[in-house]
Amino acid sequence: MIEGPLMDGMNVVGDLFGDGKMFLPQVVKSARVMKQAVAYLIPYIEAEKTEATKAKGKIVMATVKGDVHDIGKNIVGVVLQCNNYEVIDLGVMVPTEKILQAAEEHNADIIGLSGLITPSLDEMVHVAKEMQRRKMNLPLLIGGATTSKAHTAVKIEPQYEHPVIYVTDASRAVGVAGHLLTDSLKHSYVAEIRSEYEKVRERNAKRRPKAADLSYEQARKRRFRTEWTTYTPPAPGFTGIKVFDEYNLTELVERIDWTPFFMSWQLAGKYPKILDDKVVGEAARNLFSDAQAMLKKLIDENLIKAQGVVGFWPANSIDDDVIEVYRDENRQDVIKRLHHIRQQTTKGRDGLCYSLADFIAPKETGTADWIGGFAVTTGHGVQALTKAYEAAGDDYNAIMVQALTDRLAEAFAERLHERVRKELWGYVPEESLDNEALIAEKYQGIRPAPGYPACPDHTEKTALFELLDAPRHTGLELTENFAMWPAAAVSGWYFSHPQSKYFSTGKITRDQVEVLAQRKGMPLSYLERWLAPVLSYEPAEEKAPVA
Ligand code: B12
Repeated sequence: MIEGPLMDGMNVVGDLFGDGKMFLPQVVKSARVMKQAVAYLIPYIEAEKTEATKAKGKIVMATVKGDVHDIGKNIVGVVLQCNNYEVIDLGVMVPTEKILQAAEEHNADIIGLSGLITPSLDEMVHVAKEMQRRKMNLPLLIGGATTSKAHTAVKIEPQYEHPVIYVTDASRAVGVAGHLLTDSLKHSYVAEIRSEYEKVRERNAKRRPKAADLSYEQARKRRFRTEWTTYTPPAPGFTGIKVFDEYNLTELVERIDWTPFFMSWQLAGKYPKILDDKVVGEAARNLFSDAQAMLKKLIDENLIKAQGVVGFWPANSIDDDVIEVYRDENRQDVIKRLHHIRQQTTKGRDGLCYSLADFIAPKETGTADWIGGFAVTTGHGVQALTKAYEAAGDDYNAIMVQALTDRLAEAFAERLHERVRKELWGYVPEESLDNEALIAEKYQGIRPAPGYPACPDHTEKTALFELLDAPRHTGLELTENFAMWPAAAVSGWYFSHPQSKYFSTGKITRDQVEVLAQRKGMPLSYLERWLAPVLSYEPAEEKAPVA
């Protein structure tokens, strides 16, 4: 049964997926049939494995230490299993030692690493260095939202003498593994990748100097300025924090931005148009209908809960890029200093160099201003649920739960922001925008999240979490690399200024990092490690070892 009809079926599915004639949700559903059938048959067969059922190779996969990203890795795992690879999934937040030990113990053929946030990039470099130190010779695959061919070629590959390959998505993972584990293909494939990465490094070396074209001092002179004498910042309805316990999930469902949901299932197209798409329409409709059923189940059976906290505090900016947060309206007692990065390029549309601190009234103007913050999660209950589905051989519903709770977390952030504008801060009480206009960000004020391009410094999440007392009120924890756990979570700042906008800091130079390090009271090399993706230079010293 396994060698015949089941494997034949999976081969057809694998080929159709490879040719773009079948889509990820259908593949994951087919894998469910296969897994559950095998689980049923196991007690009836001798444990002995024949050539036909022997896996093509063993792949140890993990999300690196400090990162909680799961969904992309899980998708890749299922697709590889469909193609007859044995996948040993070590889960999330896995330390290097555990990954390498597992690879040795299981006699793995390949190691695959996944990561969502930028601190994971450094963690991956560390894994590669360790593999070299231990004289391992397995190929290393790199994947996940923040990873890239450039980073893999420039930072990871040079650390390890055996193949290191960046894989963009699940459909490609099979081809890459196939090439690496087929003797006749491996040599030329690896040589091709090596020469490609060499070219990436050369291109990258040439591009570097252009990254930031102004010194920090020059950039500060080009800061965004606004007339604070004629503008009165709106006072929030309250200062301090407000906790939202077990928020109404049905209200959040209305605020879901569905397009990224389809993206996570590798179905390209905008919602709702995607439902009628000529190519992926049918797969999208089926997936959407399964999603509605799962949402109903999650809500009706109380399987997950939404926890959130919002806070507003009196605040003013000082020294251009620092925001002082005060205990009360006397504005004497500074309870936190928030540090923001300034753009150092003239390439923006208006030639100005922005920092988020520009949107808060400078102290010397004597203007009272405020900043807000939030942390939300819809992740409590998710791990138990996904584990139960996985144990039942049902990766389809395990991934579905993750994709939906991620969407609900984002919807929670969106809904709270709307309530902040209309009632909690209340600076646009009459705002009336539909979901489409909200998704298009047609509102006043922004909610940048630490890690986003306007504030790429993940370490600032510590200040945000302390101000909000987020662990106590939401049950969220920060990992050692500043990811939030449980994973379905979003946190960020609120700015109300009508001209506040999202931007990307771009690359910054050492003079700015030195000032930042001094202001934050952090050793330069420590801060450089966290800011690595936005540095326009190679840090001089060896970076602090990964803690
Ligand atoms: C959806 C999303 C979320 C969701 C869920 C994320 C999740 N669980 O995966 C939510 C809303 C919860 C979220 C939260 C946050 N996010 Co977010 N998020 C995204 C977004 C829009 C898409 C990511 C995604 O899910 N893609 C779909 C999945 C299936 O794809 P994937 O993960 O890339 O995996 C595929 C491939 O990469 C590959 N792959 C993955 N792993 C592996 C492993 C191997 C071995 C191989 C071979 C292949 C492979 O195959 C997969 C399938 O095809 C990205 C932007 C983007 N366009 O990438 C930002 C992004 C990843 N988020 C970002 C940030 C900053 C955050 C937050 C820190 C923001 C905040 N302060 O709240 C939090 C962190 C959450 C936490 N718990 O700590 C940044 C990260 C950059 C950075 N500077 O660190 C991004 C890039 C946005 C941006 N432009 O700034 N996020």
